[in-house]
This record gives sequence, structure tokens and C-alpha cells, in this order.
Amino acid sequence: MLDLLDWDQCYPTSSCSKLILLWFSLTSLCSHSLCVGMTTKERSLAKGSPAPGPVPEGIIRVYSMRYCPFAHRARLVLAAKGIKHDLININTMNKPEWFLDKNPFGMVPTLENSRGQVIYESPIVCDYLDEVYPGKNLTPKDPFQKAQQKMLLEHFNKAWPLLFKIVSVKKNNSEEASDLKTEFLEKLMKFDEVLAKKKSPFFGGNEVSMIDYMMWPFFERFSVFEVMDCLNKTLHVNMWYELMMQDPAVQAECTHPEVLLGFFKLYTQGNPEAVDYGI
Ligand SMILES: N[C@@H](CCC(=O)N[C@@H](CS)C(=O)NCC(=O)O)C(=O)O
Repeated sequence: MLDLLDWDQCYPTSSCSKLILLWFSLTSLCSHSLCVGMTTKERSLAKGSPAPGPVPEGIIRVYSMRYCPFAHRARLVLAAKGIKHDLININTMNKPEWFLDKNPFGMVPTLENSRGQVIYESPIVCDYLDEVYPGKNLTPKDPFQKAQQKMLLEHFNKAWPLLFKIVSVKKNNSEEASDLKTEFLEKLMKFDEVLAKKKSPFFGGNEVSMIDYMMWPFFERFSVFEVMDCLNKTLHVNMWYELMMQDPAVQAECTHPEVLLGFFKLYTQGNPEAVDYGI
């Protein structure tokens, strides 16, 4: 387990961060599941698993994978809106045959409702959940603000793939990894400017909204990608990060960085046990 000294090296060092990290450390002593939000301790469904039955009336089923950042987006929206759901974890590295009949891409997150309707692709899944379910509206009503959030997401989609590239080249080419990290930091600085110009704590304004939840899962994985120090150079994004750590949905769906790292190591080795790491 990481000790608090290691945490200090990984994370910005405000007292608020330290308290949250202390909480992470203490809960991880008891059980990882305390930190894995609403997921269960059951193993993911893999090749050969029987298909689950129909979705009961009044409930939405979510096909997820514990450590998938895209499924994490959907789980954040479910938590933020308090949506009652049935969670099925899929072994995305050794998929059950029937899963491809639901989603031809074979990817999580995928939703299924009691009418047998299936919805996939994380931004579409999150918009669907926000539109169909009552409670806090996460998407702005104003068409321009809504468009701004979608455009920001497109910019973010050009940034996060760099994180995976950094890790994949690091072992063999540290110079290329360092260049990629610089490129990532430059992109992060643009997000810092967005917040500075908006003069608001969150990317959609004064409250957490959809765009924040769409980006957060990648920030939660910053320590895995070894880019935590980039936050020291992006003051506004760093403050956003601190605020996001206090959001109830983020807290409910957080995963201990050590667990994420354990998953990622097995995942990069192509080990299908990765998806059930830590349970
Ligand atoms: N564009 C998809 C990406 C989802 C995705 O890549 N999910 C991964 C798990 S993190 C997956 O299901 N992979 C299975 C595969 O690629 O076959 C989305 O936004 O939902």
C-alpha cells in the first residue's frame, strides 16, 4: 500500500487533499470495495457466462467495467442523479458472447432499459441518463452553453489519448515520453485558460455539470499516468481538481490510486484478471 509520504509526492499538498487522501488510506486498510463506489465484489461476467435476464421494470441496467474511465463517466452521472440501477461488470478483456449482441462495439458503458432498448458510447449514455431521469440537471438548457460543453469535450478528446501514449512509450523511450508529457501539459494549460477566462470554479459555471463529470475519470487516473505534477503548473485546473474531490458523486465512485495502478499493470500485460483486480 502507498504510504502518506508517497501520496505527498503524487498529489498537490493542500490540507483538503491531505484529509481526503488520509481517508482513502484508512478505508483501503479495511476494504478496497469501500472505495469502489456502488460496484459489487462479484467477479465480472466473462466468456461463457450466461446472459442476464430481462431488466426489471423501473430500473436501468448498466454494463460497466470497474476500472474503465468511460464507464466511470456513466457511474458519476448515476450517482449525481441518484438513479436506481442494476450494475453488471463485464470482463472487457474476455467478453461474454451475448454482450456483442447488445453492443456491436462490445464496449462499456452500455445501458439497457426494461423495454430492451440499448444505449452505448459514454457521452450518449450520460446524455440519455440526464434527459430521462429527474433530479439535478447536469446539462445546460441554453443551446450555446450546451454546445460549449460539447466543444470542450472535443478538445479534451484530443488530450486524454496522450496519457496512454506516455505510459506505452515510457519504458523504451523516456525522451519521447517526456515530449508527450510536455504536449499534454500544453493542452492542460488551455483548459486552465478556459477556467481563468470563465472566472468560475467548474467548466460549466458555478456548479459541477456534465463536462466536469466527462473529464474527471481521467484526472482521477493522473497518478497512474504519472502526470500529477502537471497540476502544479495549472493553478485553476488544480483548484477545480480539489473541488471535484469534494463532490459527493466523485467521492461515491472513487477508486484508490493504488488499486487503479494494480489494474493498469495487469491490463498492460494483457491479463484478463485485471478487470477484477483488488476484489
Ligand atoms: N468510445 C467509447 C469507449 C469505451 C471503451 O473504450 N471502453 C473500454 C473499456 S475502458 C471497452 O469496453 N473496451 C472493450 C474493447 O475495446 O473491446 C465510449 O466513450 O464509451
